[in-house]
Amino acid sequence: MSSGLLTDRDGVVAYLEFAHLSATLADEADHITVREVTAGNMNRVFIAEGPLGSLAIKQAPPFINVIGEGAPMDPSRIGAEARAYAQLARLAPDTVPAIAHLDLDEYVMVMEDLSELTVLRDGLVDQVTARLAGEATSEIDCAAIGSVVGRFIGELTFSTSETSLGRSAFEELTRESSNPDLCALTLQYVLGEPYRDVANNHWVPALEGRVRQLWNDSAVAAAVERVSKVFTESPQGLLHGDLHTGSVMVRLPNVGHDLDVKVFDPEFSFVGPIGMDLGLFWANMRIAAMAADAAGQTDLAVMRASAVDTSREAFRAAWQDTASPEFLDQVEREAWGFAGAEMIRRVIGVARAADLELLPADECAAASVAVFDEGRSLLLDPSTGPVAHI
Ligand code: SR1
Ligand code: MG
Ligand code: MG
Ligand code: MG
Repeated sequence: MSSGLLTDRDGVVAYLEFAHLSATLADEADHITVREVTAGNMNRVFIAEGPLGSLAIKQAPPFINVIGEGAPMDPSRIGAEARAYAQLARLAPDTVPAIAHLDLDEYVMVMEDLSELTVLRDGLVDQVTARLAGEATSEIDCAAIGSVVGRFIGELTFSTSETSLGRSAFEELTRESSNPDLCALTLQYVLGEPYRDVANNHWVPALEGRVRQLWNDSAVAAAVERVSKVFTESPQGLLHGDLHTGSVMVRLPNVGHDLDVKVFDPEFSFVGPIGMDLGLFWANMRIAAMAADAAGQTDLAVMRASAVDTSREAFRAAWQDTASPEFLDQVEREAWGFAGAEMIRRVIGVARAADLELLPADECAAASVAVFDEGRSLLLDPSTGPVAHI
C-alpha cells in the first residue's frame, strides 16, 4: 500500500485496515472515529477509537510539519524514534508508551493511546489561564513529576553509560543510536537560528533591544559555541534529546493519586551529554514557573520551580554510587548551559513556549523578558544555576 500522507479519517482507517489493526478497535471499520491530535512540531498524530479500543497513529511527513513543505526532512526519522522507543521500553518500560506497529515504508508508527493523560505543558498552561479567568483548576504536583523525570533521566543515562555497559557495548549503542538529521535540527533551531537575524525568529516587542544586543554579543557567541561543543562532542549516555514539558504526559489530577507519568516523542534521541535532558527539562519548568509568576500566581510558580530540585535529586540518586561529586557538578553546569540556550530559543526562536504565548499581552511581555534574561545569564555563567527569586 502507498497511503501517502494521512490527513483524514478515511485515510487513517484505510491504513489501520491495511495494517490489520482495525479489528482491535471495532468489528466494523464504520464504527471507528478518528481525530487529529498533532501537538509537536515535527509529525502528525491521530487517535483512532472504536468500541473495542483506541490507538495513536503517528506519521512523519517528508517535511517539518509545523513549517510545511518549505522545510523538507527525511521521513525515515520515524525509524530513529522507533529505535529510541525500543531502547526505552527495555530500560524504563513503565515510563514510555507501548509501540504496536512500525511501518518504515509509510513512515507510520502505531502506539498505545495516551490521550487520557494530559501533556504536561498543556496542563501547566491551562492552570494559569483558568485561574486568570477565575475558573477552577487541576492541581499539578510538579515536585512529584520532577522526581519521576529526574529518575528517568538518571536511570536512562546511567544504564547506557560506558561505566555501566563497558567500552564495546557503549560504542555499539553510540553507533546504533546515531541520529545526525535530528541532531542537525537541534544545532539549527536551538543553538543556531536564535543567535542570527533569520525569518523564523519572532519575539515580543519588549525584547526588541535585548535581541539585537544578543546577536552582537561576542561573549554570548562564545558561550553558545561552548554549549554546541558539549552537544556534539560528549557521548556520555542515551538521551531523549528533546525533553521539554511537551514531551511529558501526566494523569490529572495527580494530587493524592498514584503518579502516572510518561515520557514520549524521543525522535531526537542519541548518545550525548548527560546534562542535556536535565537542562531542557529545567528550562521548561522554569519557563512555566516564570509564566505563573508574571500572572501573579506565586504559589504555582514556587510549585513549578520545585520540579528542578526534585529532578536534580532523583537524577543524582541514580548516579550517586558511581560518579564523583566533581563529575556530577560538571554535568549540572553543562545542564544549566543547555537550559540557558533552551530558554532563549523558547522566547525568540521558531518553537516558542505556549506557556508564554498564551498569557495576556502584559504578562507575556514580563515573563518573556524574565525568561530571556535568565536564559542569557545561564548561558554566560552556568556555574551557579538561576539566581531569580523563584
Ligand atoms: C522547527 S521546530 C524544531 C523543534 O521541534 C522539536 O519539537 C524540537 O524541539 C525542535 O527543536
Ligand atoms: Mg517532540
Ligand atoms: Mg513530535
Ligand atoms: Mg536520514
